[in-house]
Amino acid sequence: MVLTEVLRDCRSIAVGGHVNPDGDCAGACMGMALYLRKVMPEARVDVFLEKLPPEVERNVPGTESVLHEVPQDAVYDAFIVLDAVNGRLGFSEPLFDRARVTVNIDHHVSNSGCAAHNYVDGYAGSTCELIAELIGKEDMDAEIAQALYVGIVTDTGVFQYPSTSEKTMRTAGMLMSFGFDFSKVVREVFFLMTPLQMRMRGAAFERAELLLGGRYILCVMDRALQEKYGADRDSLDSISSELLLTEGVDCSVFAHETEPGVWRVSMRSVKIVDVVSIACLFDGGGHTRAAGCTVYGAIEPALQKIEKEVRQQLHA
Ligand SMILES: [Mn+2]
Repeated sequence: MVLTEVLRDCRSIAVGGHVNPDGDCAGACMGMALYLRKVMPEARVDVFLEKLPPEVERNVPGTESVLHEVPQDAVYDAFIVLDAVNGRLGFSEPLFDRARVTVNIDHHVSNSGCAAHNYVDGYAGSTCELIAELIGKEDMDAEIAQALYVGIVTDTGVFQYPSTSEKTMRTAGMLMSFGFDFSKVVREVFFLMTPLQMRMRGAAFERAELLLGGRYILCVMDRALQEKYGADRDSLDSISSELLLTEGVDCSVFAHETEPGVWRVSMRSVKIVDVVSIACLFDGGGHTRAAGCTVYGAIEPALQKIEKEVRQQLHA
């Protein structure tokens, strides 16, 4: 796909990603916007995203220009959906519906392309990797490169998940050659924790249960427990991935109650369990090794169903 061709006659371009934006979503949207503002200076390019995690907001260049609401009756010539499908756009959804030209770039296996112009590759480690490829070295600069690097680092777990490919490394190397502070990006985006995150991690580790002979680890955190510690959304972010660092474990599930009777269930696996197939049983989505879903009402029956699935897959 040649973006400047697809967007040729567009004077106004909106860029948006999924609700609860992460590093890949934000890096992709800002990388795209910075690129388009450079190569199509006559066009108006706006990014629409929900509030970003602070470490992402700090490390993705240009996030001060992100818009958190849609002006009433606004119409853009084009809408570019990144790291998502329409339906997961949240407040910017109406802009997608009204746009004459639609583009979708994504790496979620569950996405079959939701726009008139699609570049979807379920094997790619991140949406940012796909965008870096589309932009190419010619039109790259240090700011775009840093934005895209944030996404690659986020979605590959700093080049550790199996979705990391030879092409990922070559693309990341090309981005690094533009000279931004990649050590700072990795430390701040991926590793650094707030004191509250540190405490929530401790609480989660203490409550976690090893099941199925130590191959499945589960942690459940209801509202009351979160309130006791003063938890917020950001403080519970990567717990499911960290539970997976327990020796012998292949699959982790972290369920936390976001509001009374609404549970966010986050699942990870090392090698055997296909967590997206389980998340899909609850209308969720994601990837083979990292997926999530939302459960309404009582969590126990859902957890029993999940454990049964995990057991079957471990023994298959
Ligand atoms: Mn992504």
